[in-house]
Amino acid sequence: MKLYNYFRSSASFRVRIALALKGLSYDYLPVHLAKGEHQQPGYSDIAADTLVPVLELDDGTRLSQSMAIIEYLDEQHPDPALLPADALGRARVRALAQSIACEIHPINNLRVLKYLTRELKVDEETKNTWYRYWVRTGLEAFERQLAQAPASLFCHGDTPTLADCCLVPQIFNGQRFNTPLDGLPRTMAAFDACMALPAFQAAQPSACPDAEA
Ligand SMILES: N[C@@H](CCC(=O)N[C@@H](CS)C(=O)NCC(=O)O)C(=O)O
Repeated sequence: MKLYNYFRSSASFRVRIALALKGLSYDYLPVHLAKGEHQQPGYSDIAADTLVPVLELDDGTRLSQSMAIIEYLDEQHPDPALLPADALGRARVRALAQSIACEIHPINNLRVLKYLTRELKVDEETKNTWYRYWVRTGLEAFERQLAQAPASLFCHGDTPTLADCCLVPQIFNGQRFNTPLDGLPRTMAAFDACMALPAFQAAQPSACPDAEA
């Protein structure tokens, strides 16, 4: 398999975690978002939405959207499972994952932040305030969701799930923009539990072939 991705892309990071947890190898194809490589002619033939990640299967089929990719991998390579066996558990894990992937991430994506500065002429500090506000607000909601269920090692249960694949990259991004992460005990405990695992370590931005300081 080939993964079109970028070391700082949190949606890519989600897929890298899933691949690492499942012990699946792949070719790492870097797409430098900060240099606009995803907007170069040709990339839209690979990714219709011109975003990363894209997972190319051995037969050339290309999959987009990190959550769809992870669910595909989970169906094709069920061990270890990234979704619980029970329907209610799956609904909770998907809700937690979507709280990050659908509520927090889209309004803080690179193209949104660029639009704020380039088109709306928002200054750098105001843009960062926007970023931190939405990440913090979203993580507080995430924390309340976690607190609705009994304590567990990871976001849901004692093994990592799709929810953890989404949480960890969001925390990395939040830290990069100096988002306050205090007062989120369940969230940060799950983050710490994930980062104690080799798969999460191996998938992190600094471990990527295209990593930059
Ligand atoms: N919902 C998509 C989001 C994909 C996405 O937005 N990727 C970002 C990187 S994390 C990207 O390619 N951004 C390019 C841009 O904003 O110009 C997914 O989960 O895969």
